[in-house]
Amino acid sequence: ALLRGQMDTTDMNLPSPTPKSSDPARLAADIVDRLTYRIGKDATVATPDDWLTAAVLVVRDRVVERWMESTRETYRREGKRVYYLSMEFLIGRLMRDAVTNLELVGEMQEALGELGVELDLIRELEPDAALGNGGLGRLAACFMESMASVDIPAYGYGIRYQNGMFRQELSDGWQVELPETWLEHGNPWEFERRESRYEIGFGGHIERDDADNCTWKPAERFWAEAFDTPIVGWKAKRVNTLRLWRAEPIDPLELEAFNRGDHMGALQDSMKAEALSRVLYPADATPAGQALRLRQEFFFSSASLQDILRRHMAQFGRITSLPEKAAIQLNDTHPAVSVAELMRLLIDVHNLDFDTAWDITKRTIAYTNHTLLPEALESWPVPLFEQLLPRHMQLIYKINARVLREARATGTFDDAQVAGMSLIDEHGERRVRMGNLAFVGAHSINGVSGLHTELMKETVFKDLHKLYPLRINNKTNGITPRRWLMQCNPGLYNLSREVTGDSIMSDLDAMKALDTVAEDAAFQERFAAIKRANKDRLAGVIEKRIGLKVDPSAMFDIQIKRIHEYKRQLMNIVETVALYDQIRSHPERAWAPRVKLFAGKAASSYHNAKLIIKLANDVARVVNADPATRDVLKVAFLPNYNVSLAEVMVPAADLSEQISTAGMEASGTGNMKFALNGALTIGTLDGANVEMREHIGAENIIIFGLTAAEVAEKRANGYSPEEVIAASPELSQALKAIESGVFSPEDRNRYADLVAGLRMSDWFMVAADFDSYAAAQRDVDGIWAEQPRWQAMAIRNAARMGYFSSDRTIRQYGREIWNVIN
Ligand code: BZD
Repeated sequence: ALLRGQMDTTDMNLPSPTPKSSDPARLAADIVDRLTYRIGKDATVATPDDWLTAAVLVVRDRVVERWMESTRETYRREGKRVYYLSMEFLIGRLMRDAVTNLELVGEMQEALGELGVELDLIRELEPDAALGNGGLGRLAACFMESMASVDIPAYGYGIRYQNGMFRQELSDGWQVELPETWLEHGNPWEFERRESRYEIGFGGHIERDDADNCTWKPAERFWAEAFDTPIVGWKAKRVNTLRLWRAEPIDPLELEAFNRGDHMGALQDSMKAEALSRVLYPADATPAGQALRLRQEFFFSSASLQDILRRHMAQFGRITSLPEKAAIQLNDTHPAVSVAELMRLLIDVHNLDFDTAWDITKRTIAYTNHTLLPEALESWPVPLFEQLLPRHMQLIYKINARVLREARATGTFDDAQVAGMSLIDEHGERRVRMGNLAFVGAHSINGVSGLHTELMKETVFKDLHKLYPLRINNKTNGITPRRWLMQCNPGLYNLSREVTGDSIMSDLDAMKALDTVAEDAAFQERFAAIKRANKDRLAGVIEKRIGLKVDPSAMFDIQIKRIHEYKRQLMNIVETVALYDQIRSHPERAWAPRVKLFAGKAASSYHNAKLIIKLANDVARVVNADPATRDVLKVAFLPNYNVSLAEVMVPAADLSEQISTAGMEASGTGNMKFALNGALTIGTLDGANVEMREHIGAENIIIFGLTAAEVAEKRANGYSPEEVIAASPELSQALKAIESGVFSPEDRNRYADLVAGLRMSDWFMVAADFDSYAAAQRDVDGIWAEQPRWQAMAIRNAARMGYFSSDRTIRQYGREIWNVIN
């Protein structure tokens, strides 16, 4: 009996688990059961948090059967599995997701109701799991849900950060970062897998035997321990696994040191281990550059690959069939060290020769690129890399020699081009280029929108694309309609179904039927009433969080995303100042009442981004206090933007701001969430906005500004913002007001440098696009004044977003990259 895990139990007569009933009375009894036996509390003294935990445990029980069945089915079928490696999974709350996908909403409401507990109230207590920065992390979460929904066997692999994205508070309008403690009350969704742990090494040296076989002898070693969270697909068709790694010391207490009296030294290993999975780096564009970040990247890459190879060998017993049975997708370059680690495992552990290992690696790995910003591309100093991962450095040199040989053999590249393709950047301090490593080690490199993919071919990977012309492909991003329509906007979901029928959650294209009622006055009225109810709810949240009263009948104009100069929140604020000025000068005009809403976090070290947050708050303070504009303009910055806040803001938006400098936003996914929820977009021809315009129709989206080609041309031909500013009285006025301290009387110079940056270089083309943006905003006012037209446009937006379901995206990955569906 002690060895049951290793025994063949097929003909033993083990009792089977009791299937879990979904009858409300049974659910209620189970909830009380969990409360009593798992939490150890009596119903009379249970806190709301206790009820939530008990309810989660009961829901989780209903997931487990489907989970095990999904695992068994893939095993029996000898199916291929997808492994999604990502430093970030921005999953948010899981309760509503699980309950809706299990189709247990009514039953759970009834069960909890019987116990005097309201599902909607305890749901709000669930911590928002923010194991990611922004779009890249949220995309990974949407993909996990979609892979389960379209029935692809998949594992997400990442890090179980003890502290995820920081909590943002505002202190006098300045961002303050506080640690987020999402695990404070435990995490009832996860299963700790003490048996699934792997050794992770760093540093040390390489031993070579007589046959030239290498063994890496790391100086430091840790355990990676697995924590599994089930991810339920739509209608619980399939349940997949999100496996997150926590670092553990191998030697928690070095007794020898302790006994010598070195009590702190005895804990050194524990502390070093703890640091590995302690905290998410809160920077979403500039690479962290610290050794700890590279250690995190290797830690989770190595653990995941060891797990993948163990599973493969246990089932198939032959390493060479790996590419037929496993597809590994790298979410950006953060797990790019996997290319070298897979090579090491294949060569040093599985004893393959270099060529065979290289062939297997390339056929197994694929890479998704999420940015072209040159400063965002990861690279590591060679000395650091060598010191932490000596064997991997050796393999990278070997891979590099082979790639450069292939490049030279074509006879089409000059030395500068070959140097650009090298895995080692030789300009100045030598560095390992992670983008190039991911590119050469993958059979597929994809961009995340049509425009981004084309630019990738023309810029960062120009020569590698010439060398390997079949590798780059596009997979335009998507969002899961379960979370981003059904759950966050049940009003619109239910109304839509009256027209579309019940299939929209598995076939978002069916929303198209709404086109037929876009002009119908009665339908428009109901559509508008739902928007209004969502706005009432958001108005309540605004008042509660920052004490500002806003009029829910005004246009809600929203920009929510990470704060970045290329996303141009600054352009939006400057236009707000210009509008404020106009309203004060012409109070007699019929201004469309607006509430301008902002939310988003700035990387802790990003000075200008933090200043932009302060500016939004300074402008808000002045505008909101001015009786002259009281009825037509309000400005608010909501603190601590996260997935849960997005779920309230997105359904309440009338206007969605997607105004990045063309060529700089790889795709955007917030843009898709807003349009699906019936907001109009004001935006540039950037990222997925381009494709949204194609699907929604140019007449239903407000596009302005320079194209990516025009931006590139302007930059190349010497652009002078000062001339542009001088030619625009509105812009001149607004900039003068900001730089002279109108919004910062207590510190008149606060924005001098920020504005000087616009005047002197304006890399992000705020001035160049300003007039066209302001004019587009006045067009928006004009449409708002014709409500039937606005409503028709909004309905057509919701109707035509079917293409942007992440189910579509995932099916394309499944067919064209992973080869797991036909
Ligand atoms: O990825 C974003 C892009 O900026 C968006 O345009 C795109 O829609 C999404 C999804 O493809 N990139 C990120 O969110 N990047 C990061 O969060 C990040 C995190 C750590 C280090 C570097 C970048």
